Amino acid sequence: MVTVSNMTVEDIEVFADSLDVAQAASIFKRHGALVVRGLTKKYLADIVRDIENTARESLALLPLAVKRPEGWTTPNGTLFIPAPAGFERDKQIMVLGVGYQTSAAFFRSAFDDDAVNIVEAILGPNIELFMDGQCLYKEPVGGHAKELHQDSAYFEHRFEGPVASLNYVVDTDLVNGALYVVPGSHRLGTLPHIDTSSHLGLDPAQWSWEQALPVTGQAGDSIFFHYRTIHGSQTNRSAKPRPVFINRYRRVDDYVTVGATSAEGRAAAEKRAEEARKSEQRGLMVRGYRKFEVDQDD
Ligand SMILES: O=C(O)CCC(=O)C(=O)O
Repeated sequence: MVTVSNMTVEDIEVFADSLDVAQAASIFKRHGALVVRGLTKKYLADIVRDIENTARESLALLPLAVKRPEGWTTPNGTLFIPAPAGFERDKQIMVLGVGYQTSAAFFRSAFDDDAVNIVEAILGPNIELFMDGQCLYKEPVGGHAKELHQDSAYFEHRFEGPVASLNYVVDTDLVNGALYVVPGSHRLGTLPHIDTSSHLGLDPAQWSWEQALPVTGQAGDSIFFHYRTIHGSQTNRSAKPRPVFINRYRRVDDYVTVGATSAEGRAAAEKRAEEARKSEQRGLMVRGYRKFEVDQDD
């Protein structure tokens, strides 16, 4: 059993209304996690509307869902996974089909000056978006847990990897599914992951919730984390949905070398890591400039 230091949320916390970007970046670099209270409040009203519209739309489209290795996907891109016993349906929402392609407020939040200033202080001057924005949605009364994991198990990168900013959409506590983080775990490299009910996760015999720090917070709070920082969240035991929305940023020259959602897929993808190239992995720029590199187009 690995042990982690005894930290509190105050050790990794700053406030958007008195933001010191250098201090925020230094917390992130040291602990692999940073909480910025109130950072995305200004986008909330619009994002809540878009998320709830997408949830309703997804439930209406559920009869058209197509089976995938990860679960079932509705035509609007929402991923469902099996529901727990006693749930009102046999499938529950996991990743909602809302992002930069469908929600202007979500897209605007990715360009937030304070958020990008923090990322620039971590990753340097030239930054692109990685992925199209992601919304994890825990349904009420038993909505899925996301077991402790490192994002690098899903998308190993060539260089420093993406910085994620996970944003609370509702007040989030130990009942409805606060995010847990393990400060300092970004220095451990990518650990072996196994298949769990929420796809890749760490072996609970090695990493338990007791070793992780719960970050409770209000709607509009943001949690930045390194892609190797161990994190996860428990089930939603409240009577209301618990969504979060996530923006991910990376250096313009960074790219995925190993992409997977299962242990078997990961083992196969690791064998092809050397073949990975930047070409066709370019994201939209949020800061700086992309210089042309000849080998990008190999
Ligand atoms: O919904 C959550 O809290 C989990 C999010 C997460 O772990 C992830 O997207 O990697």
